[in-house]
Formats: sequence, C-alpha cells, structure tokens
Amino acid sequence: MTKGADLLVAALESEGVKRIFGLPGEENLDVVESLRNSRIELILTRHEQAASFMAATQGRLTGRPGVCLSTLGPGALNFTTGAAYAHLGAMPMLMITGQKAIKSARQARFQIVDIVGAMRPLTKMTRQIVSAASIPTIVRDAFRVAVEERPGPVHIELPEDIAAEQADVALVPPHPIDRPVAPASALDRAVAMILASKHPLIMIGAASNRPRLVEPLSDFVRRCRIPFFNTQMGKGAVTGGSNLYLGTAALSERDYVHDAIDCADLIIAIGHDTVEKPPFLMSQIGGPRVLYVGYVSATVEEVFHPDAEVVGDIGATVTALADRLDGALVPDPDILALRREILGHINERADSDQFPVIPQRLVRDVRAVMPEDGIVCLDNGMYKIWFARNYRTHVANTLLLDNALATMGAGLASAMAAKLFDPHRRVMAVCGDGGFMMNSQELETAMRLKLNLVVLIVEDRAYGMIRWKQAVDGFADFGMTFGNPDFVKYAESYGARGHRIAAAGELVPTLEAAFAAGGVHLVVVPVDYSENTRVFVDELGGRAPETEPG
Ligand SMILES: Cc1ncc(C[n+]2csc(CCOP(=O)(O)OP(=O)(O)O)c2C)c(N)n1
Ligand SMILES: [Mg+2]
Repeated sequence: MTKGADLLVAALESEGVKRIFGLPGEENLDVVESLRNSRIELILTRHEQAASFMAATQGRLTGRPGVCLSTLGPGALNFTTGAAYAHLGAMPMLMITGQKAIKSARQARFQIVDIVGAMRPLTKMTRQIVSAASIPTIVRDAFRVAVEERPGPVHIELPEDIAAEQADVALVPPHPIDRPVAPASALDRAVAMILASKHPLIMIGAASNRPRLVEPLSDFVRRCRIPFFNTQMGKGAVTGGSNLYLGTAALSERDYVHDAIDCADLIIAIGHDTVEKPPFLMSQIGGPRVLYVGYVSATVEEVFHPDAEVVGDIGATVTALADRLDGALVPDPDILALRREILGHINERADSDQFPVIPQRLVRDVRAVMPEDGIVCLDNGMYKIWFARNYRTHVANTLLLDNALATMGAGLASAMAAKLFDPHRRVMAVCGDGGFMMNSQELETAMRLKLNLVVLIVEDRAYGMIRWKQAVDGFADFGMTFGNPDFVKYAESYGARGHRIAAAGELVPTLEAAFAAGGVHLVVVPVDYSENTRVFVDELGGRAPETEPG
C-alpha cells in the first residue's frame, strides 16, 4: 500500500520532473513530506503567481510541463494569471493545488473555492482527484494533455484526505507518441502554391518556437531560400539564414517590414497562432494569399483567413516541403531589395547619446552585452514593442516575451526560470517600473537560489504604455504616473546589488560589470519615451491613412 501523496510524487518522478515551484499550505503537507523524501527539488517562491510563471516558462523552454504547487482557495486563485499566461502562450504546465478533505468537512466551508471550476476556462484539463488509486492515471493523462499540440496548462486538485489515503496501485509509465503528419495531398497543394507564386514570403509565428523545431525550420529556410519575417513570439525560431531575415512584425501595419508583406503574393504562415496581436491584417479581397502550416488547424479571424492549410507536425511538414522545393527557388530580388532598407530603419538612432536613454539605444546596448545564446525575458510595457521590433535574435527562445496574455509581472519570474533552465547562459530580465513592482518580492527567491541574474528596470515613473496611448488618443494626461522606491537601496535590502544609470554611456559597462560580478543585480535606467510618438505615430503613421498605435 502507498500513500496518495507518495503516489503523486512517484508519478511526477516517473514523468521526469526535477523541480516544483510553489508555495504550500496546510492542505499540501503530505505532498511536501513526500517531496522531502524524493529527488524532486521544491523551489519556494514568495507569491504563487511567480511560481506559475516560472513553471510555465520552464515548460516553454523545455517542451515538458513545468510543475507548480499551491494550497487551496487563495493560493490556487493566485495561479489563475499564470494559467492564462500558459494557456494563451501555449506553454505546457501542470498546476497541483490542495483542497480540504472531501470525505468529511470538519472546517465546514472555510477557504473552499471551486478551483476546478475556476480553472476550466484557463486550462486544457482540470480535475479533482477523488481516490488515491486514480492518481497514476490522472497524472499520466495530465502530462499527455499538457504537451499535446497545442500545449498548455492542466490542473489537478488533491484534497488532503486523498493525499493521506492508502492505495495499492502501479504507476502508468509514459509511452512514446508521434505527432500526426500532414497528408501528401496537402503537401502537393502547398508546393504548387509556392511554385506558382512570384514573391513568396515566410512568416514564422509563435508555434514555430518549440524547442524541437529549431533544426527543421532553420534547414527549411536555408534550403528553400525564401525570405522570412517573424511575429513577436516567433523571434529566434530560425537560426542562421539571416541574409533572408526581413524583420519582426511588432506592429500590425505600416511598419517598414509591412513593405515586404505588401510586395508578397504568398505568405507561408508557419505556426501562426492568432493569440498574438496581428502581425499583418488580411483584407477580404486582394492582398497576398496565405498558406498556413501548423500543428493544429488555423483559427479563422476577421484579420486572418488562410487560403490553404497544411496541418500536422510542423517539423515533418517543412522537411517534406524542403525536399520538394530544394533548388527550385531563388531568393526574390524584389523582396531582398527591401531588406536593407527595412533593417536600416530599425538601426536608426540606436547610437544616440541622449539621456534619459531612448528605447533604440536601450535595445542596442542590451544586445551588445548578451551573447547569441543569452536569454532576455521581458515583462510587459512600452519597451516590449521596441525589443520585439529592434532586438535581433539568432537562437530560438532567446527573447522571451508574452504577446499573448501580455500580462505585467512575469518578467522577473520568467528570467529566474530561464536561468535555472540553463545556468551557463547569461539571462537578463527587462521590466518597466510598473511591471517590476508587481512581483519584485521574488528578488528574495533569486537571492536564495544564488542566481546570476541582471534585472534591468526601465524607469519612467509611469504606466508608460497606457500613458502614451492615452496621449495618442487625445485624452488628458491623467492617472498613469507614480513614484518609485529608491531601487538601489531596494536591491541592497535583499542583499542584491543596485545600480542607477546616469548617462547613456554607462549602460553597457554597468551591465557588463554586473554579469561579470555574478549574483543578482538591479540596474535602473531612466528612459525617454518621446520616441514612441515620433516613430510609431509621426513617422510610421504618415505612411498610411489610418492611425493605429502599437
Ligand atoms: C497585469 C496587467 N495589468 C495591466 C496591464 C495593462 N498594461 C499594459 S502595459 C501597462 C503599463 C506598464 O508599465 P511599466 O511596467 O512601467 O512599463 P512602461 O510601459 O512604463 O515602460 C499596463 C498598465 C497589463 N498588461 N497587465
Ligand atoms: Mg513605466
């Protein structure tokens, strides 16, 4: 006979789980005791939201579910934002929450919330475990569902009496599963469309950024020699082939990269997930045709309605397409002619010495201190658009940004998870002064874990992105500004190191020294956001009739 909590932990071990992020409560004590006797590391956080962001990010980086643990009611509710983050972002994650005993009710309804119900719209699967004997099956199913395309979060609730219950049952071992591949007829149709087009263009979308796709996708681009651009969450998915890279569609229209889209007669949209802010807007008539390549069917939207689909394992699809197209195409000179111009605009003003620094300089300087495989993890704010647009990536998953839920507060937690994922790579969190303060307590976790981490705080003493949109829409400047703590002292109070940038030229040496010294560093850089309007409204807005800010 085995106790329910021991069965749960044994099942997690058999799924290859090495660590669990969490903040336990009384109802998890059996599970915590089982973890103490296991090989799994418990990584304690200071807020459940951070634990869920960390688990989701681990899932995003590894392709295997990250696991997080919380108590019932209040703790479990703090997972909901992380659940939505993983659900919209297609990140495999398992959330385990406690619950009061279900066979008796000695505390009546104290702290009881219907968490299984609350998680329903936020997960791919949510279940209460009602008998210890069912634990192996439910855990196995949860892992299967979480990684299956389209991946996402799953939730299981383990009541405390079930955690303590004894059962005589064996584990269900994981078994290999292959992803279904697209039928030959779909591949034939796709090849015919590509060969018939004069100006084909590849768009790399969010679902391209799966760890297993790096090689087949990069190979596909190199062999077919079709110019490509990416969505925000598709950044880095293609390594090499950079002479074909045209830029990132961080805005929906009117950016320079849209000149290439306007020139194209066919867009091969690989892994596009319409949770992302549209990388371009399809009109009902005219415009390029769209060939969608994805693991699962495309969603049809007002602004995205493909003309053909190849549904199946993306890796297998692009390899099959490359085999058929190899040598048949030459890079389109018309689109390549636009490339120099598009990338030239992106580099404009990047060397400005202005202080407070302008976003273009900020992005350039961060790129300068990050090696190709370094990972930059963004929170959500105005700087995200600048990073998405201007930061060049050469390796998959090296700019972790959230263009799906686009929640504030995940930057630091995702950077911590990235550092745990690969301690040998440089990792930097870039947060606004608003977003950083939403989960800044996790500096203690980072210190306790002895992480080498640089946190760059972009300071404008405001919810800058909303303040900017308020101005663009002609509203009065109201309700968006705040004061900040002394971030240097704040860092020091955690035992971390704090730095305040006082001139543009200090940024690179300060970041470099912070990485060289190791430990946790908070670097505050005052930003001048007047470039938002100058570039996104005045410069780009003048290129087309409509005005739609970032
Ligand atoms: C949890 C959450 N609350 C509110 C928003 C709406 N929002 C998007 S960006 C933003 C401002 C972010 O401010 P800050 O972190 O300081 O970055 P800045 O834009 O100033 O650079 C707000 C309030 C959000 N995306 N997520
Ligand atoms: Mg701000």
